[in-house]
Amino acid sequence: MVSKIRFGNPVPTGAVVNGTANVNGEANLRYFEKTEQGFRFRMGKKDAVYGLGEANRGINKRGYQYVSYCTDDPNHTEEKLSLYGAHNFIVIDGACTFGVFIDNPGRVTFDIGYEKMDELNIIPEYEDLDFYIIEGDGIKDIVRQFRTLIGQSYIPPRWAFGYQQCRWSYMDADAVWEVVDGYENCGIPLSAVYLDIDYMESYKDFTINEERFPDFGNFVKEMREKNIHLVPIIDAGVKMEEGYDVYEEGVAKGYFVKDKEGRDYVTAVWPGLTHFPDFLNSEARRWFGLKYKALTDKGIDGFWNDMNEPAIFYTERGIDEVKELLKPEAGRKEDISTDKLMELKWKLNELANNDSDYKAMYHNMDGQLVNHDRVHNLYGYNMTKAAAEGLEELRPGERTLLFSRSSYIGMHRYGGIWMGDNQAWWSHILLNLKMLPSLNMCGFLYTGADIGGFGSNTTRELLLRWLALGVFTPLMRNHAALGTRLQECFRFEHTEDFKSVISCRYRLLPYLYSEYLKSVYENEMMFRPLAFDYSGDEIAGNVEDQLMLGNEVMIAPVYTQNAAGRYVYLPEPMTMIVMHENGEEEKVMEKGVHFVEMPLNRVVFFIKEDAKIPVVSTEYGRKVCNDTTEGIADSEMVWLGNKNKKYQMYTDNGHSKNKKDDVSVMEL
Ligand code: MIG
Repeated sequence: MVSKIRFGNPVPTGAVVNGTANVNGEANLRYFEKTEQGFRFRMGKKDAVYGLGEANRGINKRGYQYVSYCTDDPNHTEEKLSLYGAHNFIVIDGACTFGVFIDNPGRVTFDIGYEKMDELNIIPEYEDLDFYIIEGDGIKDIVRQFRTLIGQSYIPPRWAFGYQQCRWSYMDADAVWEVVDGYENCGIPLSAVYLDIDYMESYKDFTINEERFPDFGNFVKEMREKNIHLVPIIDAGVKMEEGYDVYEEGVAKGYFVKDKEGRDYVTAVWPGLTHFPDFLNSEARRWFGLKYKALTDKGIDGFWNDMNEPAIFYTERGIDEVKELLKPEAGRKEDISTDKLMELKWKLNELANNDSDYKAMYHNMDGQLVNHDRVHNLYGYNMTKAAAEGLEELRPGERTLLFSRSSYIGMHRYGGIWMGDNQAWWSHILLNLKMLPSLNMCGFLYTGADIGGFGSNTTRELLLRWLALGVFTPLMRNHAALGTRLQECFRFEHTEDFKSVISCRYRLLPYLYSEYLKSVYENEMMFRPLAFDYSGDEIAGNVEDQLMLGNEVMIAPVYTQNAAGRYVYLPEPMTMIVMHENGEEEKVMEKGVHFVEMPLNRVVFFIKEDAKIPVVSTEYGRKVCNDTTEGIADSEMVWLGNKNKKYQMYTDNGHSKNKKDDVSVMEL
């Protein structure tokens, strides 16, 4: 059962599509009481709190605070309160079990036992919001109801389930060829290579640097002949440059975000001075969305939208304040005092992504003038909605790979997300794992982290262990930042180990793709904390480094250095699978805690006693990612686990935008 309590006059966000009646009045808050600052729930001693999508820290969010305010911060240390997404859905599980969704696109703080250990305080900066309470038959049912409310999740083309390679930046076509050849020479399957900002001319969206990528259309075609898809990046900011059509049209039509006086707002990002398209305006959205044509015309069928929190390097306001500090002080011999220098240092640190700059921006939400700060969390969402709607016009009925850095609930219908700029740290393998179920709760199914780590230098071992988790995540992409150690698998010693791990992804594709579709159409979570499946099992409730995958599998990756294996908790008897490219060993294991050996070149996972899953040989797995094949025949499938049991297999043609009825569901 879903109830919605409206406060004030909220901006429509589009998060909820299968609406529910309004039951105005604080009295209906039930579990919550209204406080001066927001809403308070008194937690029971053993209550756990799950959710918040892309957020820091544990699977159980209790014991810290989190702020929903989409933020470009590439340093995800433990104390950070905000990441790139804003996903205000939580489930409280304990004495009472219920879900809460705060539909408000401004800043919202979730203090979950931080100020007071037994209080959950939800503190919105602007109190115009819809407060949803969802009750049901346990956590999974509550999540299913919430997912029904917010509508069906995005489905990428099937090739986007292959292994993908990115780096900021492959500077020219030769660099891309080096990557493709490098993988081919070691026999490691590869389905896509990404183009980061340097493929553009002076960082201008929808342009191609012809010197670096001559005859781009033909280049895309040659890659496709090798079954490699090229995926270019699109940034939110549009370069201010005379003669650049996107800039000139945007100015002429009034499609850019404005300042208080109604002038086009000026910010600086990669291209230098830029304007931000007003994605909250439906005309501007359509205009920008159709611009993707410049690239789809060349055969491109996948995009990633970046810098759309939106990230701001600096504005004129910031620079003016810096200049002010640099002015000589009266009566001093030195140009600048130590105090002033320190102030300058702080000022420079605060130039980027500064609150006062967000507060100075205005949107024209189809006639209504709205201050950006109130709707901040809708910006990246609507950039991706613009792209998805444009791409539907440009490639009708066809799926396009599309994912975004910033997001809000509702965007899950238009594209996926990646988890942003992580680091080559062991702890970030675990953070990757922890965000999978919370994102699934909020409808984000096509997701993954930068495998190997974006910032800092990776190591061979870290990359292999991360890949052994990435094998299971729908988006499986290796990505690294400019200036870091080269991170493509073929750069390391003994590439056969990488081949073995990545081949397992292709072997698992029939199962993973089927589970993905099932999660979309049945509003299920593909990844769940053990606590969701084994309620009442106290140990399961404490496990923060293993996940359930689909209805059949449990995963437990290694996330520490020099490990021969790890301890794994089996909440019921399971079959351990130790998989490699050509086969696997199976071993039945009892319920309980086991030390499990996990060699670097194997993918280890567990299948429930009463279940089986479909896998294939690497060769057939690769076929699934080719555009020319219609999937895998039954005869090519091998079953792992308990062969006497049935498996519900979901399949489709892998590229059309289907309705639920077009999907084949077979009991095998
Ligand atoms: O300011 O385009 O998160 O994946 O490689 C950095 C360069 C901009 C941030 C993205 C990252 C990408 C990088 N971008």
